[in-house]
Amino acid sequence: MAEYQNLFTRVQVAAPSYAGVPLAAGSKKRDGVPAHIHLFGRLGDAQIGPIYLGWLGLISIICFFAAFEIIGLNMLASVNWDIVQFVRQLPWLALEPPPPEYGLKMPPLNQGGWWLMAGFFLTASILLWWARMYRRARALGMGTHVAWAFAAAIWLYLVLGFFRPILMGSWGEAVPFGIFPHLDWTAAFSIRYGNLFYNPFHMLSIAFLYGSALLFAMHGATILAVSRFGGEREIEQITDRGTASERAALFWRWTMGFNATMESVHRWAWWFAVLCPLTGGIGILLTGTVVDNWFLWAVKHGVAPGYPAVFPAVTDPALLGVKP
Ligand code: 07D
Ligand code: 07D
Repeated sequence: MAEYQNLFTRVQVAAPSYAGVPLAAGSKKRDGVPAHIHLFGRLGDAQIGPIYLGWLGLISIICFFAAFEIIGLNMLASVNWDIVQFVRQLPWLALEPPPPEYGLKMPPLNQGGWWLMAGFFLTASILLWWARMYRRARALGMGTHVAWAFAAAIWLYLVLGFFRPILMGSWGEAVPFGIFPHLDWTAAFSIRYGNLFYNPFHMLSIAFLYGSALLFAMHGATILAVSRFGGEREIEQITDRGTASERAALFWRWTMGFNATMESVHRWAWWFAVLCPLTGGIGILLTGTVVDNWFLWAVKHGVAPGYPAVFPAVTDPALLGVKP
């Protein structure tokens, strides 16, 4: 049987460079002379470039570097401009948001002012990149599904660093820049609000996160399993007797009774991925604004058991009304 030579075999098709379909009038030209790199061809397409940069892309990259520089130089300053210590301690270094007493006011530069500025540039960069994705999809006559999926991640990012701090009245509520420092923030946030595990939106977000991994594994595995019948070559993806599509569908129908279709499996994947940060963002937005302690919230709503009534009345310290 003639097996299709896919990316896990040693055969690579070498084709002349192709610049892509002509662009509409008024577009910028694509930059770069295309190159063919064998190693890249093992992972995806061997042709690198040309790339469409455009104004949105260019300004986005400049903003990203402004944020990156501000964060990096502040971290370098925090180790007295010692390059060796900077490299050794990088994962632990941070650029922290302003202390709570500044509220939403502009703090001095070394008291969170730099953090605000880095946040501004990073956000500008992310939003411009979003607009670039949207415009490039439109220019190719595509749907804008990728841009809207990215928007779901941006929603969580904005909740964490912009919307929730504004609702709480302080930039100090936001996440610091830094590899381990942002994990410390995450752990501290959970403890401060009575264990995020009891936040039903954190539960939903986790279900969609795990679900995304499962769906991705099932879909990736199914297509690879039928690639010997050309399953990954879209031109034949119609359900006909004996095709890769029919086998892929039948495999799941026989295994679990139900099968997605070639189209619907991508909708499943899109929604699971999008709902992970979408529900997560709702959960974070409610924390500290509507709900102050998720464990007590869970006890109140019968999600978690209360303290057992065996011993003399025990009061949860969090109920004593002592504000931290
Ligand atoms: C694989 C696509 C490529 C993306 C990569 C990330 C940067 C940051 C910054 C040097 C899957 C590029 C990273 C540009 C460089 C400096 C200062 C995506 C892939 C490779 N986190 N987080 C990481 C971000 C939050 C949490 C890693 C960003 C919340 C936990 C990386 C944000 C909370 C763990 C990272 C963000 C949270 C991580 C790997 C923004 C709750 C880990 C990410 C903008 C959601 C893991 C040391 C990855 C780790 C990790 C980046 C937000 C929790 C540094 C950019 C505040 C528990 N996070 N994170 O592979 O190893 O993503 O940390 O909101 O365990 Mg995080
Ligand atoms: C961060 C979206 C923003 C990213 C953007 C990308 C760049 C990179 C790169 C040039 C990820 C910008 C990109 C700048 C440029 C280059 C290379 C998406 C982001 C726009 N939790 N938890 C979640 C689990 C606990 C906590 C979500 C599991 C503890 C907090 C997820 C466990 C405590 C928050 C999840 C667990 C805690 C979360 C994130 C287990 C800590 C959040 C979903 C098994 C002790 C976030 C509602 C996501 C959230 C979140 C999983 C435990 C704290 C499902 C599996 C109890 C504070 N947790 N968590 O998509 O939404 O993130 O919560 O224990 O804020 Mg959690």
